[in-house]
Amino acid sequence: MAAPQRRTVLITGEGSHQLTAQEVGQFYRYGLKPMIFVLNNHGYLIERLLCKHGEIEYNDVASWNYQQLPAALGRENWFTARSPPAASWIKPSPMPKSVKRGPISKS
Ligand SMILES: Cc1ncc(C[n+]2csc(CCOP(=O)(O)OP(=O)(O)O)c2C)c(N)n1
Repeated sequence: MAAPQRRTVLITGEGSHQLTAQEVGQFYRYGLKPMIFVLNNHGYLIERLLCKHGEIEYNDVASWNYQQLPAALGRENWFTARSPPAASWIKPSPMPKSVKRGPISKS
């Protein structure tokens, strides 16, 4: 909004996008043309890593058709595409040994 001549590039997790997706409607209302990349790892990964029981379903999210959101929010002609699952084209990094899973210590 501060620089409408510049293009916003938004790279977001699907969990975060589900909390803020209505703003896609605001983008087009103000004539902005963002590029939005939704990285979908099927849940709140950061919360899984921080929780003692990260596998609990609280950290799952509903499967949305993210590429249909612009149309649902009013912008019919925006280009959208869905890539193949990342597992088919990138190798996940192993968890660094320094990262311990579980609740954050208050001390
Ligand atoms: C409005 C709001 N609600 C809840 C949270 C708590 N929160 C922090 S990270 C996160 C999950 C993010 O998930 P995602 O964007 O898919 O990223 P990932 O952890 O999978 O990399 C949530 C729900 C928040 N930061 N803001």
